[in-house]
This record gives sequence, C-alpha cells and structure tokens, in this order.
Amino acid sequence: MFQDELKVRIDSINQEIEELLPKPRLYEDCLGDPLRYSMRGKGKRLRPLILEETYKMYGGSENDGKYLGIALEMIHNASLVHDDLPALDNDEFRRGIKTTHAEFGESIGILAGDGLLNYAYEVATTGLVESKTKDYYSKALSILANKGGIFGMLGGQTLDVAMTGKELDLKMIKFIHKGKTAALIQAAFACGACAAGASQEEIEKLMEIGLSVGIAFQIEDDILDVTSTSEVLGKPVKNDEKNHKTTYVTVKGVEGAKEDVKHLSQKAISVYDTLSAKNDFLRELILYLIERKK
Ligand code: GRG
Repeated sequence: MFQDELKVRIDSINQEIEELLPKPRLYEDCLGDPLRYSMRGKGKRLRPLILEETYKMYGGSENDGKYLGIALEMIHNASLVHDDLPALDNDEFRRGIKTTHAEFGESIGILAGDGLLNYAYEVATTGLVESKTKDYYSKALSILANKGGIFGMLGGQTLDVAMTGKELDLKMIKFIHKGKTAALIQAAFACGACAAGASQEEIEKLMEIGLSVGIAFQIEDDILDVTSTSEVLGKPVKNDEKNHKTTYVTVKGVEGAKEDVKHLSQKAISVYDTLSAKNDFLRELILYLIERKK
C-alpha cells in the first residue's frame, strides 16, 4: 500500500537526517542543540523523498541522492526557522512542537537558521567530495544553490514580505509561490535526476513538473490555513489573515483554489507520463499531495 511505502521511506529519511546531523558534544552544545531541534517534529520530508526517488528513477545507486536530499531538507528547515521568527510570521508552534525561537530565544533562533543553512552546504559538498560522478553531482549542486537562493526561495520570500498588506492579483501571487515554495520542489525533482545523469531534456521536464506541483502545494497550504485546525496541521491556522496576506484563497475562494490545485496536479501528471524513466511511487506521491490533509 502507498501509505505503508510512504512511512518506510520517511523513516529511512529520518535515519539519514540523524546520521548526517552534527553529533551532540560532551560539553554544552549551544548551536548544535537548537540546530538538531530545528530538524525535529513531524515533517513530511517531502523534498528529500522526491529527490531520492528521482535519483533512483534515473539509475542512481550511490549516496549522492542521500547527501543532496538531506541538504535540501536542511535548507527547507532553515527557511522554516527563519519564517517563524517574530520579525516574519511570529509563530510559536510548528510540526506540533514549539518553534526554535520559542524554545531557545530569538537570537539563538536566528543563529540556528543561519547555522542550519550553512551546514546544509557542508553536507551537500561532503557528498560532492565522495561522489563518483562529480560532473553530474556538481550540476545538481548548482541547481540546489540556485533554487534555494535569491533567484529561488529566498527571492520569493522577500517579495512575499515586501508585498504584505497590499492587494495582489493572481499573477503576482503565483510569481511569489513560484519562488518561495515551488523553487525547492523544483530542486527536489531536478537535482536527483541530474545527479544520476539524466538528460537536459528530462531535467527540464522535471522542472516543469516541480513548478506545477510546487504552486499547487502552496495553494493547498493557503487552503488548509483557512479550512483545517491547528491540531491537524501542528501549527497555527488563519495565519495569513493574521499576517495581512492576500493569498490564492482570498482571490479565488476555497472552491476556486481547490479546482486550480487539481488542474495543476493533472498538468504535472501529464508531463510526468512523458518521462523516459518510470517510478510508480513518485507518480502516486504527486496524486497524494492533491488530497493532503496537512
Ligand atoms: C534561511 C534559507 C533561509 C531562507 C529565509 C524565511 C525564508 C527565507 C523563506 C521561507 C519560505 C517558506 C516558509 C515558504 C513556505 C513553503 C511551505 C509551504 C512550507 C511548508 O512545507 P511543508 O508542508 O512542511 O513541506 P513540513 O513541516 O512538512 O516540512
């Protein structure tokens, strides 16, 4: 069953995270503790999951997918730590536990996010040193850095902050979603394939799939913010209203937004079905995300 398979894979990713996180020191570990804490909680581990599945799908059989996948999850978690800070969303709960700054204080929260971001690149470059296919790996690494940076997630998030309180049209909202959320999902689809030596044509298709899945994922996030509960999500709801954000739901309503999630997911599947490699689990995962409850 898909759900059982999903659990096995998430457990395996959680083990890889434990393996690659810095080990606790004997003396008080004032950065290591908050850094490890920031990776905890019931995260869906969606990004390393996708990355490692695409790596296998294109024949990858070494540790390259693991290093890139966990580095990507660390970049994602660093972004969550900073997103929760008082200067940004000011949230005290995520994944059912206190946010890093709520647990360790704001200054340490800022530093833990910085530390995790830098550590992500230490993990990713350790993978490069060990890789037997450095040409492929370095190309994947450059996609990872690009999608996490000013032309990707960081750029999208900055625009999101700059536009807070303003009325936005759908085109602008999608542009923000493309950066702040879809960029890392594109990295998840493209980096694994790239590290395994997939062709440029396949990588471009995977980027297209990542874009549709990523925008759909953020729209669903906006939907769940108004339709779900904090118990189910493990984080506060009605956050967008609190933060004066115009979202996809503000513009299109819940039903309109749901329709667009379906449409984007179908678009992703139709490109997926033209790929030269196959992975039924990954295909099911894309479909599962349309129905996600958290
Ligand atoms: C420090 C790298 C760095 C960046 C700072 C704050 C910031 C820039 C970016 C925030 C980007 C952001 C939070 C986008 C929202 C993406 C999103 C929908 C996150 C939730 O992802 P899930 O649902 O979370 O996969 P889990 O908890 O399951 O991992």
